[in-house]
Amino acid sequence: QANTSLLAAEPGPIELNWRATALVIIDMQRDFMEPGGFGETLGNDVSQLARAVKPIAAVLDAARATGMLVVHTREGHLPDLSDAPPAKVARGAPSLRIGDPGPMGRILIRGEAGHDIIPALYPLDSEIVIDKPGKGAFYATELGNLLQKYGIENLLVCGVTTEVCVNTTVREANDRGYRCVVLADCCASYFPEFHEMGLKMIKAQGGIFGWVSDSATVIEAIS
Ligand code: TIU
Repeated sequence: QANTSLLAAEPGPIELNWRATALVIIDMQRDFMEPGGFGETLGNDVSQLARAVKPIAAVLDAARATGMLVVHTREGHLPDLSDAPPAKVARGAPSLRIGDPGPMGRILIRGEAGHDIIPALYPLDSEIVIDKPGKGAFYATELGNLLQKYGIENLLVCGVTTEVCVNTTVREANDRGYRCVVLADCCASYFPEFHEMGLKMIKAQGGIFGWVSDSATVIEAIS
């Protein structure tokens, strides 16, 4: 594997130094993916997200085989809700609120079964897991410091949901100077039309927030 190669992407190919590239997998948690979790309490059809799992697993396998830095994130809050803004907890009319007891434990609370990452994509002990209270992975976390420590300049971004935590994280990363490549088939939304538009928003205007590629293209490039 060459250190650097040209990755096919939209709006155009991007030269990536793979040694300065990390795989970031956003919020592939039972709370968003499975019935009875936070996503379903908000009124969403969680089956919409399942399509991203196999493509992410394939990219994760390839990344692990090359020794790429892998970062998993989890959205959630401390058991006492001290890091959960009242404006977030009170939002909308969910069937269960953040912190309420559900079938997978307390909704969106760290340490509960529903907060953890789905078994198919479970982190290795050697991989980084970032617990984040917000939608973006940089807000109130150590992610920026860690990426700097590892000399990371480029992020391959996967996860859910495309227009919420993936887009927020990409926007945060773009402002911090990272080149973000979002892998289209490795992201999903409860709203297919928001998935499509969320990807278009990233790559429009010459790549205003980043690039869009896919799992097969990345696997071919790094394997
Ligand atoms: N509701 C929704 O689409 N997403 C979130 O609340 N969090 C993430 O995207 N992870």
